[in-house]
Amino acid sequence: MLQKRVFSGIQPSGNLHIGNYIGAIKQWVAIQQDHDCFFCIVDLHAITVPQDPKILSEKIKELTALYIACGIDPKKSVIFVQSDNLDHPALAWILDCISSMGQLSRMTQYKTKSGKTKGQSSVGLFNYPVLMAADILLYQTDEVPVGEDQKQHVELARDLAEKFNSRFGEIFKVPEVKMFKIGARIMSLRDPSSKMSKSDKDAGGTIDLLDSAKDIVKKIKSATTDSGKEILFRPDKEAISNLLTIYSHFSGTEIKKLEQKYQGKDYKKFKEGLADVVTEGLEPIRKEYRRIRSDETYLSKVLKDGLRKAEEISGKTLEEVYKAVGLG
Ligand code: AQP
Repeated sequence: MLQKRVFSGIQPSGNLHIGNYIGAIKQWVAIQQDHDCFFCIVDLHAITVPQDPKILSEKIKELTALYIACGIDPKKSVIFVQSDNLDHPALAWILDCISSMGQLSRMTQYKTKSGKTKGQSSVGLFNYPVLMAADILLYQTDEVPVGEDQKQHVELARDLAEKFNSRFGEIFKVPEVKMFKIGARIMSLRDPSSKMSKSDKDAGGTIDLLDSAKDIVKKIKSATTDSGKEILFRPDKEAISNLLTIYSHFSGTEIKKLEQKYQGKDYKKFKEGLADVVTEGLEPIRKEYRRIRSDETYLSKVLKDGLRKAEEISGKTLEEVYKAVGLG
């Protein structure tokens, strides 16, 4: 039986954190066992906001090594860099020409990120979701495993696929979004009302995958808590609910069981337990990362092989798109 196809990606725009890990990579590792997976380093998306060229090029290699260190197996999944495959910007342009300004200006991520730059934001930031739709549709993707913040963009990709198909003929598969029920939105440790984010200026709000054990303990110790002292997953306890979600993902223990375990215990004890499971969970990733990152030849080979496999599929889709639109 033909396996379902999966596409997803992460921007090399900063330090990978446990929100990216829980919301995206953890799903990818599980799904690659019985799906045909394409995992991309979406560097063209990263430059929609200013990046230091030297840091960006280092972050692309770091992210590749981290994908593998987290358990993405290049023998099972295709790993490649977005800017190496020019089919992505080519399809994005064609999709730009059927996208409406109105729909793009309603995208939450655009509103949040452009709001911070007071009218100086790039056209690339505005078009970000169209490039993401091109990434997904080029591979005739069935499923897109992402965190909740990217759900709206996958919905736009669905809309654009349907719009294109109805205008030019059935070319694109219409993809489905895949999210964890719990953990699709990990919040900042400092401000549990905002999403944990690579671009957070407050380093204390995120736990990065390459943080030292000492830093992890320090960040968890100083994480914001709620009033009261019960350890319960409840809407009025957003800080503790966030910490319980992280705890559950790293320990593999259900939240209900964690609530029972910490019944009558204080936040200090709970945070010590959380710090233990997070440091234990990240230690092997950090170790594996160091090994893989030091082998430049291996990393280049993974990306070169990945690009070849990606282009085989994307090239075929783009050819059909050109023909349908009447180009070339
Ligand atoms: N806090 C989060 N909780 C759960 N999932 C998350 N993701 C991001 N933050 C969380 C998921 O991680 C994947 C990669 O995201 P991205 O790099 O493409 O961009 P993003 O969604 O904008 O992530 P960041 O960390 O907030 O980066 P910056 O600050 O650079 O914009 C996606 O699947 C995303 O849903």
